[in-house]
Amino acid sequence: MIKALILDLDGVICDTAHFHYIAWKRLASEYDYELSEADNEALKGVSRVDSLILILQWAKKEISPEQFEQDLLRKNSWYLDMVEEMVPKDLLPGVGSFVESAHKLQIPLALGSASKNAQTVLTKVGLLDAFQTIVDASQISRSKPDPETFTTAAELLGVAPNECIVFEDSLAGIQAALSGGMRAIGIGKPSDLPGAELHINNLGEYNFADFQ
Ligand code: B16
Ligand code: MG
Repeated sequence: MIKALILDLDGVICDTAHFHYIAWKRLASEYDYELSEADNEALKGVSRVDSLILILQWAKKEISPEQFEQDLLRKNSWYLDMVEEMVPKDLLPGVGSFVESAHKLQIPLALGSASKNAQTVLTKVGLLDAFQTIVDASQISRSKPDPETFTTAAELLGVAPNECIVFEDSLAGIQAALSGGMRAIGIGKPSDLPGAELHINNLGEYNFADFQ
């Protein structure tokens, strides 16, 4: 029996996945590397540090540990400049009605995000109070595709992993949900998100009549 829904943030609740892409693309260009949409797909759901390690590998570039830290900070400040402009109408289609339906049906909602900026983003789009539990990068030690983000959310909600459905836009996130023993719905194309039991374009397409 399904008792709770766990939502990823970037790419599921708002289009911050696109902001991450713009910021990483800008940094990659400094390494003379053109970050493609396909590269970006592989970065979705991946932590900030692991993302930079991957980009440096693709660019065949070595930088000092000091430069690495500085570049992480610069990427994050470009990202936050874009987040700063966000308002509640920047929620992806159907998010408002999805949250409303879950609340009406008294289905607990958790957030399970790899982002250290999750609370800032939720505040900007007016959803900070929508979740019973918020798990972000500050509470976990192993990032997606490790299931820790989602299993921590389930534990905090007091439900078993197989009583949860995870909504994810990233391959790393779908893998995290499945290896945590949860069900997974992909927000995106089946070709980008193999393994998900259902694919929808946005949360608005989820039919609560199918909940069980
Ligand atoms: P930050 P999610 C993930 O968030 C993003 O998909 C990924 O692109 C980003 O690198 C990661 O958060 C870390 O984000 O730099 O803000 O700490 O999709 O798990 O909500
Ligand atoms: Mg995401």
